[in-house]
Order: sequence, then structure tokens, then C-alpha cells
Amino acid sequence: MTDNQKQNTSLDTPVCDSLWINANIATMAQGGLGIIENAALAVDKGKIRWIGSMEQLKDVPENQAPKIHDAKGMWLTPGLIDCHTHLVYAGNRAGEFAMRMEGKSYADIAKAGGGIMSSVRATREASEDELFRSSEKRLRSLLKEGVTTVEIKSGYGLEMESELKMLRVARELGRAYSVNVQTTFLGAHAIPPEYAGKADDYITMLCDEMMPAVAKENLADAVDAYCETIAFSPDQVMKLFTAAKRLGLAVKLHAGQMSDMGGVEVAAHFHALSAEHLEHVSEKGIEAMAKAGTVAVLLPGAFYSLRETKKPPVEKFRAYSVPMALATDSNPGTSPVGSLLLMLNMGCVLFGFTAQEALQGVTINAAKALGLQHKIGSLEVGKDADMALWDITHPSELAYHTGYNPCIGVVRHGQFMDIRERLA
Ligand code: DI6
Ligand code: FE
Repeated sequence: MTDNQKQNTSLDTPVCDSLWINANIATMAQGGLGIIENAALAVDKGKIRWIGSMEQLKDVPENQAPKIHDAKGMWLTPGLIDCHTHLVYAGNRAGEFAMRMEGKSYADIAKAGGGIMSSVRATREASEDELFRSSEKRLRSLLKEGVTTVEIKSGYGLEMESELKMLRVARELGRAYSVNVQTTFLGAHAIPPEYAGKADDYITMLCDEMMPAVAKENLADAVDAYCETIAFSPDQVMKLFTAAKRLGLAVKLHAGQMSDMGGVEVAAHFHALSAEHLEHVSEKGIEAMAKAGTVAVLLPGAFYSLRETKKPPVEKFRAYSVPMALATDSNPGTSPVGSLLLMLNMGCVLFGFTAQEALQGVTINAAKALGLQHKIGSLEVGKDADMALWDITHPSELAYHTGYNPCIGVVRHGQFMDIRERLA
């Protein structure tokens, strides 16, 4: 009998509007997979009402007659969470990929005016509708794999109207596809041409003008920045995060991707929800993350695509009990990735995650990276009935396969959506 089963009293009269039966459930609760086999789960008004074994479930009184979903032995997990994407942008950079495969470096291409700036030019020119149409393809690719929450950053506008346009499109994607979209303002992604050589002035404009405008329209749930030699310094991030906190916004930080500039310590100082990439983070930085409760978001797609060799120190994150999340980092330059399931496999094969850690990385730890662990990320009484249904024999299959999608459907606000219906 797992802890979960011990926790639940028997369900005599299920006050629920839908009831899942004959399911195997990976609840992701209590710091592990939280498996309950041959289980039942009751949902009422979009919330989880009860979870337990089938034998604990008394006959459902006729007068209740909730909608019954027979899982027929298939597996339920929390809906998957992609906690780090740049999936709203126009155009693509396949040409730069070809150049990189012929020996040009990512930094060389950026210095020659390509890279992020290439996506900025295309995104600035695109209408809101064109941006929506090009971005929804990438979102649909994630949704068919049981993703029910996606974080989407701005950062390819780098001027007021275009940044607002990106965040509005992100919010609209959430409404159009009934997926929980968490938006992040990443105006500090790169220095735009209008501020070439004037990074401090750009940061001042972000703090005094752009971020307040984003906050006024309630377009961002958090603020992010790219702390790297080719982007912004720890001091500039410090200034940006001070202004973000003044506006009541959470913070997260791209740090340690190509070098250790001490950005992680700045993130920890502000109790950032997460720090992201982290191939070059120091032990001092990890200790600061542990003290601050900052989640390590690891991005194997960018590591793989850039053919990096220095891996993030997974064993150190374990030693300091820093929660580790995995995400696609879906972006046109370093991680043109459309599969979160592939990130589970890469987290294991490239970074040394266990299969359990990989699934925690896209459920409960990804929820923590978004500050949503009180609502989603594990299947527990009182949390959202936000689930994915899988044709698998064990949760470890989700990290095992590559290029194979066993997702049958998802449950959002308690309503089941067959994948085919969801993406019709
Ligand atoms: N780190 C990355 O890998 C992406 N942004 C960032 O901060 C790169 C984004 C791009 O190349 O378009
Ligand atoms: Fe990123």
C-alpha cells in the first residue's frame, strides 16, 4: 500500500462529476513517482476530489452517476509542463543551422548580425495574426504529447510594441488551445540595434518604460534575462530584477550557459523561481540556489544542438537537493525542439537523469519552476484535475522512447480531451 493509498479514506459517496476507474496512476506526489496501481480518481468541478485503489471505491450510488472514464489499465500522470520556451517568433533559422554544420560558430553568426537579431527582425515585421499562426504549429507539437502547461517568453521584439505583441500572442494561444500559458517578459534577451553599445541605457528603458507597460496590461507572470558574455551582466540583471520585484513580478534567469558570470548568485539573491541552462554554474552558485529554493531548469535541446561538451552538474544539484526541471527551450536558434518527451530521454542519456527524475522534471519540479506547485505538477486531493493519459506499461517508458508518442489524451479543468479531438 503506497503512502497515497494510506492517505485516502474510502470514498463512500463520491461527490464528483467525473470518475476515473481501472487506472494506473503516477501521482508524482511525496517526492517520487507516487504510483497507485489499479486505481480510481474522482474529479469535482475541475479539482481532484479523491484518489485511491479500486477496492477502496465503494459502489457509486446511482443518484451520483458521475461521468465514468474507464482507463482500461492505462496510466494517468499529471499533465506535462514545458517550463521554458521561446516558441512565439516569426521566421526560422535553418540557414544558420546549415552554416553551423559547415563550421561557423553560434557566436560568429550572432556577431555577423544573425542569431537572435535575425529572429528579432522577422518578429518585428510579423502581424499579431502571422505570429499566432507560425507559433501555434509549435504549440500543437507540444500539446499532442500530453503537455497542459507551457511557459512562453517574449524576447524577439526588444522594442515596446513588438514585445507587447509577443506576449499578447502567447496569452491568445493559451485561450485558443485551452492550455495553461505562463508568460515571461524577456526584454533583456539581447541588446537591440537601437541601443548598440548602450546596454545600460537599454536596461534603464526596460525598467522605466517597457516592464511597467507589460505589468500594466498584466501580460507577464515573470521576468527573465539572459546573463551571458554576449548579453547582459550580473549588475544589469540586478537592476532589472530590482525593478521587476517593485512591480510585484517573479523572476527567473538564463545563466551559466556558456560561462559563469555569477548570474546564478544574483538569481538566488532575488529568490528567483528558477535559473536555466546552468552548464557552467559553480558549487557556490548551487549552494545559493539551494538556500533560495531556486529550481534548476536544464535544457538538453540547446546543449545537444550547440554540441556543448560541458554538462550541467546534476550530481551537485542532487547533493544540495536543488529540484531539477527539464524543458524544450523551444527557440529558432539553439533549440528548435518540438518534443518535450524527447527532453526526458535526453535528460537521462545526455545529463544522467534517472527515469524518475526526468518525469519529475516535467511535472512537479517544472511546476515549482513556475511557482505553480500548489495547483499542478502532482495528482493530489485539492489540486487541479490536470492530467495526461498514456498507453504505456510503466512511467519509465516516457523517458525510454524517442520519436514515439504514447499519449492518448489529456484532462483539462476536469474535462477529458482525446488528443485527436484536442488538435482537430
Ligand atoms: N539562450 C539560448 O540558448 C537562446 N536564448 C538564450 O537566452 C538562444 C535564442 C536564439 O538563438 O534565438
Ligand atoms: Fe532559453
